[in-house]
Amino acid sequence: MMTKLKIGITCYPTVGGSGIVATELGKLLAEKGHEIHFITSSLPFRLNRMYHNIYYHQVEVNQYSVFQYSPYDIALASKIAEVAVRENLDLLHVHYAIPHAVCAILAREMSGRDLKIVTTLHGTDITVLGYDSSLSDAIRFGIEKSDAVTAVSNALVAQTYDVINPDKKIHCVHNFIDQRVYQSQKSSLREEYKIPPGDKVIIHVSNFRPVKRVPDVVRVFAKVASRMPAKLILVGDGPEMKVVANLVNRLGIKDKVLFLGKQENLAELYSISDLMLLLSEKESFGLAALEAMSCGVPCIGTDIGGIPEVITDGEDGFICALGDIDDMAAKALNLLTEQNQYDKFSRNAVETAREKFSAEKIVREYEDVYAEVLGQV
Ligand code: GMT
Repeated sequence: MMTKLKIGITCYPTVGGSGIVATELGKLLAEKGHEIHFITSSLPFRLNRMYHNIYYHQVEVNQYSVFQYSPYDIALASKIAEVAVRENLDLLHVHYAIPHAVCAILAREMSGRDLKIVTTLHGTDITVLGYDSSLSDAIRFGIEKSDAVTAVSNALVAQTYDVINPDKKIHCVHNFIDQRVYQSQKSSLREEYKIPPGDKVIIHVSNFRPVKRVPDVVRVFAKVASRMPAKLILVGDGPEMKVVANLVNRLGIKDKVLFLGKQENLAELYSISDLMLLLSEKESFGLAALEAMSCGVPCIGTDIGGIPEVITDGEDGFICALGDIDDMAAKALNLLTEQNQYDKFSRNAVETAREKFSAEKIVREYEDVYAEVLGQV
């Protein structure tokens, strides 16, 4: 049984997967009796109920007419230092090497305490910012001066060594799923969206950044829909939305595509879906795929980053080469027409989520990392 800790968590509270993982982890650690202090710029969006042992400390960033940029990083470091001293924190768990690990290191200096820092890498800080020579030294510094560093997939661990080459051990701690929330459930949404009973439902969930390759999703769907009755549910919003909407019009499939924008109750949406497409060109993990799988929805993903660590090709979904629309469509058609194989994949997907990515297992792995940096092992 681990000693109860006082943990400060810093993340981008409203940014996709990393914000979700940081918030869900905080909630689960609180359920295990740890005291959690979120130190963030706004209330984490999945923090949707009261916990007596979760606190939220808002970072205030003021605008000054003399400065071109508002000093968010400095304000964050000051707030972390203030909270660490006042609340007597044992450790900080920060998500993203920059700015958050670097801010935590500054906060440790400011606090004058031996505050332990655990940094989790989620991808963009390595796969995008890591190639920016104005930032790579700061990323390496953030990693090397942290007490422990984790990355959300083995692929991201390898890429971090490739791109940043830090002199530091990086542990792979995969993302996780709370199967109490992400499970297949009864829903009347199919009828409410007027989806005919015989139609297969394909879903895609993302922030519609170019790396998500949503146009590929639409092209694969168009091929499938030309062979069987089907609907495409697109969840999320972002810079590619216009391109995607134009493509849907051009392909003449507007009546088969539902644009739902940003949504919260994803488990219910997955429950009315038959197949998930995640066809990204960069994806260090692919949390949306895991969420779908946990609800029994097999996924087709690309052979990119951490996706093949989440989807097991030929067992609970398919892995295809990036941009190979024909192969993706063929695999989708195959899966959606072979009922026995579909049922097996669906059962395997739930099993994979439970066996490899259960919240219980992964939260314990994080606790082991905490125990190690605090010298409790
Ligand atoms: O994918 C995004 O655009 C958002 C980004 C984030 O920082 O939240 O997601 C990253 O972290 C997620 C949680 O660990 C991973 O599931 C995503 O694969 C990863 N995104 C990329 O690597 C592009």
